[in-house]
Amino acid sequence: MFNLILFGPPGSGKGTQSERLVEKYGLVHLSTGNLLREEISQKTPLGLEAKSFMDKGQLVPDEVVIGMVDSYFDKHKEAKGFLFDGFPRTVAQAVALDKLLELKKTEITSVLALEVGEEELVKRLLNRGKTSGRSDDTNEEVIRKRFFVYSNETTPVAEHYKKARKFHPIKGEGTVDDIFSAISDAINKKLR
Ligand code: B4P
Repeated sequence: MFNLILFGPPGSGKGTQSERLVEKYGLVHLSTGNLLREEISQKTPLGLEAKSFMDKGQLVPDEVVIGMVDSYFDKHKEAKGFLFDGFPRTVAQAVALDKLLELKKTEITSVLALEVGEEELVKRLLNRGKTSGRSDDTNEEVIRKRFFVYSNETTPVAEHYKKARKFHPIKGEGTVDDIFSAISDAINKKLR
C-alpha cells in the first residue's frame, strides 16, 4: 500500500492538492475536515459536537476523530492506498494512525508538508470564506486561533515523522499547478 500524508497549516492547499492527487495516483482520499463537515450537514450528534469546536477554531477531540477514521477504514477495505488530508493533527492521532495501519499490515510511506507564510494563509482563508459558507473562514480572529492551535498541537506531529525519516517539506506558495508538480515529483521519487 502507498499511504501519503499531506501536512500543513490551515489554508496551505491540502484540500486543493488532494483532489488532484487522488485522481492521479488512485488513492482513497481521507479528509477529516470533509468528513466532519459531512456530519455537520447531516446534523448527526457527532456533527453537532464537532461544530462547536470548529466554529471556535479548535480541534475536535482526538477520540471523535480517531473513531471516525477507524470506521472510514472499515468502509474502504479494498483501498490500494490512502491520502490523509488534515489528519493526523495531534501526536495522539499520529500514534493511533500508526497502530491502525499496523493492524492492516501497512504504514505511512511519506509525509509531504506544504510550507506557506501566515499572511498568505490569512488572505486565502478570508477569500475562501466569501464563497464557501464555512463559518471558520469568515472571522480573522478564528483563523488566527487556528494557527495558534496548529503551532501548539499540530507542529509536534512533524517531529513524529521526522524521527521516522518520512517528512519532506514542499514550497506551498506559487500556482496550484506548480505546487502539484512539486508534490508529484516527490511522490514519483518514492514510487521508483
Ligand atoms: P480542514 O478541512 O482540514 O481545512 P483547512 O486546514 O482549513 O484547509 P486546507 O489546507 O485543506 O486548505 P485548502 O486547500 O482548502 O480543517 C477544518 C477544521 O476541521 C479544523 O480547523 C478543525 O477544527 C477540524 N478538523 C479537521 N481535521 C481534524 C483533526 N484531524 N483533528 C481535529 N480537528 C480536525 O485551501 C484554502 C484556500 O486557499 C482555498 O480557497 C484554495 O482555493 C486556496 N488555495 C489553495 N492553493 C492555493 C495557491 N497555490 N495559491 C492561492 N490560493 C490557493
